[in-house]
Amino acid sequence: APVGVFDSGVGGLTVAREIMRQLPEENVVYFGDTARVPYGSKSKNNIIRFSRQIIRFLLTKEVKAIVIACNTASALALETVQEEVDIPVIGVIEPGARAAVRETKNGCIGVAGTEATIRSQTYTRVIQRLRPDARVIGKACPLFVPLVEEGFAKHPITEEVIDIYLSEMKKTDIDTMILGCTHYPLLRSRIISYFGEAVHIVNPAYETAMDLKAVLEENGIRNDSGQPGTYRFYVSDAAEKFTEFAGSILPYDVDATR
Ligand code: DGN
Repeated sequence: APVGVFDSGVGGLTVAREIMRQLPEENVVYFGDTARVPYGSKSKNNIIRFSRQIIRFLLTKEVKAIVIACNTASALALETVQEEVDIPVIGVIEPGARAAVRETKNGCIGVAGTEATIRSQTYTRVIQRLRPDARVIGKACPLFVPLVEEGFAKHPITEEVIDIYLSEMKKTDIDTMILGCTHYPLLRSRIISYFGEAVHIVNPAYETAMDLKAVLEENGIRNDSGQPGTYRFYVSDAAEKFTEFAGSILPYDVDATR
């Protein structure tokens, strides 16, 4: 049975990519809600409703576990939907928060994400559950998403936007920073050079794939057939644009079904 991965759109491919790298034998069914992206500016009720619909769809593909690749959906819907299905459902926040708590020395952690993710304070809550004295400084960076999707990751304008959003965080004591949105790992090298070596950058996509591996093993459902996994991609709109973007992140051609 495949692993289901879903996101508000294309960004979750950064998580799918890590799963494919770390668990190459797993089959993956990916759903990108390209018709309703962005989730970052929507209400909790709607994000829960969208997540439920997508989970219902993934269950028709007989998935054995679900990864919510979207930080916004993980922040606002994970707890609710986790109780509604009887297969493992994991999000990206816990793994990212855990890695940050592991890495930080002074307990001061930065989080960049969508408006909804930052407003929900979910990263802060999870981090402080693991380390009660941690200080968490969140910053919504909504323009990063369209910049990445427009292919501007390496454009000089992105440097300027990084500075506008993150200059204040740079002045704080943070020694660790979480890329709390699916698209931000694609700006990773820019953000690393912006903060310099003193700040450790956490990529929740990477950590989530590690977590998935552990969850599959614990549940005795890891695929160890020795065969390379197969991948299917579904979107709610604009399959062509999805395919094009996917081609820029994944090392092979993708065929998306609407
Ligand atoms: N996938 C969303 C997230 O990780 O929060 C980013 C895109 C969006 O819906 N705004």
